[in-house]
Amino acid sequence: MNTGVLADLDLATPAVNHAATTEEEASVAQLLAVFREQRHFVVTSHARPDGDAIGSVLGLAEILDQLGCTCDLVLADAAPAIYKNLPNLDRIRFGGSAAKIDQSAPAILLECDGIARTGIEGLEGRRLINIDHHTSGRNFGEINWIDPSACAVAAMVYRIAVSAKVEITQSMAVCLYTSILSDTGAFTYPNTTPESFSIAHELTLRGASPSQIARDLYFTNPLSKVRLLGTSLAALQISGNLAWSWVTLADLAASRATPEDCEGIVGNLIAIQGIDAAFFLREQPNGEFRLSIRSKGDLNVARVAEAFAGGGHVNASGCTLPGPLTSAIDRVLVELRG
Ligand SMILES: [Mn+2]
Repeated sequence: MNTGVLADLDLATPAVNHAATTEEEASVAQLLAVFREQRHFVVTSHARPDGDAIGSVLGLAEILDQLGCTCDLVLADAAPAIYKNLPNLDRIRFGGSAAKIDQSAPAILLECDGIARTGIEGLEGRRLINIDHHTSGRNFGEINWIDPSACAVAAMVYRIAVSAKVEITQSMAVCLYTSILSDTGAFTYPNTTPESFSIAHELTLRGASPSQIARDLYFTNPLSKVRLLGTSLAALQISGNLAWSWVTLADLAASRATPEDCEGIVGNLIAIQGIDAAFFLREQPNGEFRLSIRSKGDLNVARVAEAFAGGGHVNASGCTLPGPLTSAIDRVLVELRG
């Protein structure tokens, strides 16, 4: 790191390219008040955690550390391998439960529309704090700060850090940068805003390495994942401006692939010229199918996932559907064309 350059910068006051609304100011003030009054928290996010969920949990934990609070970090499912280099990842209890954690500890849920989305037991009856950036967000908590204009929940965590005047450490910078990189599709999705770059700029000044993080996220594919992509592309279907594909349990076995290897396949489908919406189905051991949908422009696929009790963003969403495969595909097509 070139400390000569850093020495000239005022790192004590991170820049914010974001005008807080009155609602946001009120929400952050409420949050900081709870952080002062309660000393122990449970921090969690959704099941099948993505880069934003994991990076934001770790980033928020460091804010709580610096405010003198303690926290238990719990996620229902393991972190995908591409996040294995995230600093302090071992602080998170994966596959954990909150049942044995002191019931007086409030739970902070990042990008969840309710307790069920966490897949964690033992959250019922606690004070609940809800921080979310999904259009499908719901007011289930005592504090509900939902900002669909935030590119990642990590951007909201960053705003909390600035308001709380905590130091943005290198480890926090790496985690939050990873979240933003992953949730903006490497700064390509419509949620990419001046604030995304402003925060990324600040995080880079504080030691997040864009090339190292990009290498971890995008240039570490196991061979099984590439083989599975081939299988899924061989099954590709096109109808008008829609594209779809799937992998079955047998496909996974043939490629010696894991469910994690399905991550990103749908991105190849929506990348096709003339395609406005694409979806990908992965067969699960119980015979249900995990659905990922992507779109370009105004086509709202959060609405489609919500029809099947899922959720997400205008251009990226997901849910679970019962089998068999053909009926799952037909139901998605009906919703997409509806
Ligand atoms: Mn997110």
